[in-house]
Amino acid sequence: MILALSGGTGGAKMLDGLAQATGQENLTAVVNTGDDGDFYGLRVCPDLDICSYTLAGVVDDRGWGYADDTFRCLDGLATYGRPAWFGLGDRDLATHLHRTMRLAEGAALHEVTAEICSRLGVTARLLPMCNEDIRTEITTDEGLLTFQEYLIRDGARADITGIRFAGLQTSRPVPGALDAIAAAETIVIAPSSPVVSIGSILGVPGVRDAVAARRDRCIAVSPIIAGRPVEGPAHKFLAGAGYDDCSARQMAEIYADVAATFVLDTRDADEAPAIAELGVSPVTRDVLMPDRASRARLAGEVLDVLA
Ligand code: FO1
Repeated sequence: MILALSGGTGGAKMLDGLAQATGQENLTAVVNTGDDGDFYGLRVCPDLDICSYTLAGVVDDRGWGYADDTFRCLDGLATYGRPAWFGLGDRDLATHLHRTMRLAEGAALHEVTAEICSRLGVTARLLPMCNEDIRTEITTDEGLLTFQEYLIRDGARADITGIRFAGLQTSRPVPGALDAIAAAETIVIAPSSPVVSIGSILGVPGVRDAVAARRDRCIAVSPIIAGRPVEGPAHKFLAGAGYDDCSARQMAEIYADVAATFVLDTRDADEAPAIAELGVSPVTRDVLMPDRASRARLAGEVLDVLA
């Protein structure tokens, strides 16, 4: 079994590639829930939904939300003066309604996630990083913001002065997650934000130690090419967490205790010696995944490194 640690858009592309390379039945993913939020009383889990929709083949081309969705409900909420900056489509809302109702019935998030995946025809195993509610709080000069307020409502405009994962310290990995990490043939850290996506997964008590125990079988894929994030404002989150350097080498250093191998982009090949000096084996590949074929190609190459 191949196990991946994944955030949203970049992570989901990696999961799609791994699923193509190894088969969904052979894939388990531990997925970030630090981006989760509550909208109109509904629990929204963007990264879980991006991953499940992607593996189900129903994600929209923009990389989030349900394909070809309509936004009639959101338009109606705006009519009544409700904030409508978070693009929750009508079909997507069914997922959040269903999840919220199941949670209110007493189901745990990992159970609801398994049910949603099953109904969508996803045969990979998607595990939320924990069942507790985690809320990423972003402190900026403009005040304290939720993750989605910072990223979507405000377009990641302000510089970040602090990042806090409320609830993380007292959370626990979901049942089966640590066993899956221990049993995985290979662990792939997807090219998601090392601070807010992978950082929160590794911050669930017990997870970082469990992955570190498998360091020789763990390979991380760089989310940074030529000093810039491939997806999203990872550089803002890095700076907010105190990392001045937005480089492949910095990523390898952040993961040095958990991943003995690091895949950097060919455009960053000159950073390979500095990565080797960290005690991490650098592997140089094209890490861009513009289409499904390139996802499968990269995933195959990543798995081949530790075959
Ligand atoms: N991303 C956007 O850029 N704009 C949106 O309005 C938006 C809405 C949205 C709704 C549901 C969902 O599951 C994801 C959504 N995303 C949207 C993506 C999301 O904000 C982020 O990309 C992830 O949280 C980061 O992985």
